[in-house]
Amino acid sequence: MPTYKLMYFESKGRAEVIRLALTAAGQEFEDKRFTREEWLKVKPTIPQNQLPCLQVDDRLIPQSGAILRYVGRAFGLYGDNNDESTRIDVILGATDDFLKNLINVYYEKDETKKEELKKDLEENKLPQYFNLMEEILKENNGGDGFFVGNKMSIADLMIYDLTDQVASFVTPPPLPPKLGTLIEKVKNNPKIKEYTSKQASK
Ligand SMILES: N[C@@H](CCC(=O)N[C@@H](CS)C(=O)NCC(=O)O)C(=O)O
Repeated sequence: MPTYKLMYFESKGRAEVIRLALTAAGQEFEDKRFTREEWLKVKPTIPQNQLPCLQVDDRLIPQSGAILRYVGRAFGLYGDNNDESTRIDVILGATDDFLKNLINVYYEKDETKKEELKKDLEENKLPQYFNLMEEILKENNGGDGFFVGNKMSIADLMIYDLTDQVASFVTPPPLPPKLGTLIEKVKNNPKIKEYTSKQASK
């Protein structure tokens, strides 16, 4: 069995969904969180000089999307066939599009512009994204299961993580019903629950 070490900073950011995927898979991993000082020392040794980076035995894998899919494929969280994996890719792609809005708000320096972007996110972009996800969810099992097939995948984990992280930036609108139930289901997954309660008590 290979050993896994996930390297990132002391935050959720781009690493959390990968931590959740390894956790849901029941795979032990070293959750290495660099301080800025440590990071500057190791940065030249990390591919593409960015984090997150997953070390599998001696191999270093950069790029959060590639790492998430790698973990998904390794542990059966990335669909059971090409159609299911593609459906997951569509959800991850739409989520990446949405995340660009969030990043714009985060990095906006002009306070007035920042407030405008935030308002647009809360009132338009976020409800649009949630409604899109609700529609996609309903295509599988009438929305009463998961995004793909009949088990949890990296798509469910990604939406769960997004709804969690977005709440620290803005006041999110209520979740559409099926999506709300899905998020609760992921949250109550015993492995996820154990992980999040451990993180909260740190
Ligand atoms: N496309 C890359 C972006 C990675 C990225 O922007 N990483 C940032 C943190 S979120 C980073 O390593 N910043 C520190 C630095 O560049 O020194 C991914 O998804 O992994």
